[in-house]
Amino acid sequence: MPATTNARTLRFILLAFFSVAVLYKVFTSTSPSTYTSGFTSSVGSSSGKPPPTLPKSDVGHIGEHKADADADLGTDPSTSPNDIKSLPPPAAPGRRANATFITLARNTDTWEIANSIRHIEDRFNRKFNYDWVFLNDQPFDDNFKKITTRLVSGKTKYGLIPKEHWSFPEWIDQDKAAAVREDMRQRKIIYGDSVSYRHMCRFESGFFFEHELLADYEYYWRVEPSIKLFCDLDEDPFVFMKENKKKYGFVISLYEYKETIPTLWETTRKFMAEYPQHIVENNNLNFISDDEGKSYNNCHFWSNFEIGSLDFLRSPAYRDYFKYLDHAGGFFYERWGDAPVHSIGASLFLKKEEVHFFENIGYWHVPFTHCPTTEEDRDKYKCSCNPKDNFSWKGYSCTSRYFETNNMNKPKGYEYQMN
Ligand SMILES: Nc1nc2c(ncn2[C@@H]2O[C@H](COP(=O)(O)OP(=O)(O)O)[C@@H](O)[C@H]2O)c(=O)[nH]1
Ligand SMILES: *[C@@H]1O[C@H](CO)[C@@H](O)[C@H](O)[C@H]1NC(C)=O
Ligand SMILES: *[C@@H]1O[C@H](CO)[C@@H](O)[C@H](O)[C@H]1NC(C)=O
Ligand SMILES: [Mg+2]
Repeated sequence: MPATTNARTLRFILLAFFSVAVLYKVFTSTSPSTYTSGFTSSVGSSSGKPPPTLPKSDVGHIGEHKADADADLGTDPSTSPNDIKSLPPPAAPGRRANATFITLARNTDTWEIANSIRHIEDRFNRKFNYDWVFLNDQPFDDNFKKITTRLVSGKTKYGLIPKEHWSFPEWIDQDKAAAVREDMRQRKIIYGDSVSYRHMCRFESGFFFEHELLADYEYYWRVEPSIKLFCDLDEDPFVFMKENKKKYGFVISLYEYKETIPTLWETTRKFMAEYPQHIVENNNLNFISDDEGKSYNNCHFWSNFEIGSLDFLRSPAYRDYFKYLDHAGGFFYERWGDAPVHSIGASLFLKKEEVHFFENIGYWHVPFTHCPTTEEDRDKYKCSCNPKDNFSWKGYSCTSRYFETNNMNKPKGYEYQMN
């Protein structure tokens, strides 16, 4: 009995040894050297993710991801039907901007933000690996962190919002604010009775860029839960912003509900009179006003999408403006949104050419779509949007006005999309 067991064990060990030797031979003799060395170097590094700012992406770094993919599939490269070298590199070469994605979210938004991240990663970031900062007025739970870290190709960072940035300032009269909410509830104004929505709008207007996790960055791209990207984004919009000295970028613009901002413009005009040094020449005032600034036409850039300069938001002009609005109380006595606040700031404190319309970013946030205009672009960037859904030329959009006030040519065929 013991003798046969021993013989069987010995046979098994020999067989195992033989198999390992054969596998070793196969791997060492067929792997192209760049992939092997890339793989080896990635095993040695503490994290598979590249640093936030890469001056140049090198061959070793490209190979690192490729080798990972082979290892996962466990396939022999020589029998693969795909020519590995003809596949696109997982990481785009070239320089990176000092930039991050930024998302404000609740733990209950986990799966909705997961969908947004997936869109951004598939269409853009998997090749660029920018970081992603998440902020919340409550601590993020482990599941939120796990799911989002799983999906983001750059570093993920999670921050808690300081109390002063998400609460009533002491100068707000609580009874007056409560009466406003009740009145707006009866008038069925969207989010009119919500306290948390007001904190959110105030935070997005004046505080997100002050968070310590954003101090490390120059540009941001704001992403909300449940958005979609429809087209490949092969060029880095952050680098575009930097190289072209852009400070604020948008894809959709429209009219604000005027019931939510009865005195926003009046307050802005007082600010302009008190701080004339902050108003720049050749700004976009004509985009937001039809009468040289006497009144607001309610046009704003839709802020659920923004690619912008944090340094602009942290400038004396913008900070003074926010402080002025905050003391006027309209975030609570009315329901001022961050979209008109950012838009007015960008239209008064930036030069026309510092604002940018991202025509080629196909985008959806309920209920509006932006789809690139030309068939060539939709083909080139593999867009999945229906051009008929394009909101941008329709009556409720302000983008037509933006084109006019910026002397831009509207694309061919836009008239057919006006309704
Ligand atoms: N942490 C936190 N995030 C919020 C809260 N309310 C809204 N948000 C976030 O703020 C952004 C805007 O809110 P959303 O509900 O999308 O508003 P809408 O797009 O104007 O309808 C989203 O990124 C939300 O996840 C809140 O109470 N707490
Ligand atoms: C990125 O930008 C921030 C804010 O402007 C700056 O403090 C930081 O030094 C920059 N980092 C790099 C790597 O350039
Ligand atoms: C949608 O409208 C925008 C203008 O706001 C325009 O640039 C874009 O080309 C349009 N898309 C289509 C599919 O017409
Ligand atoms: Mg939203």
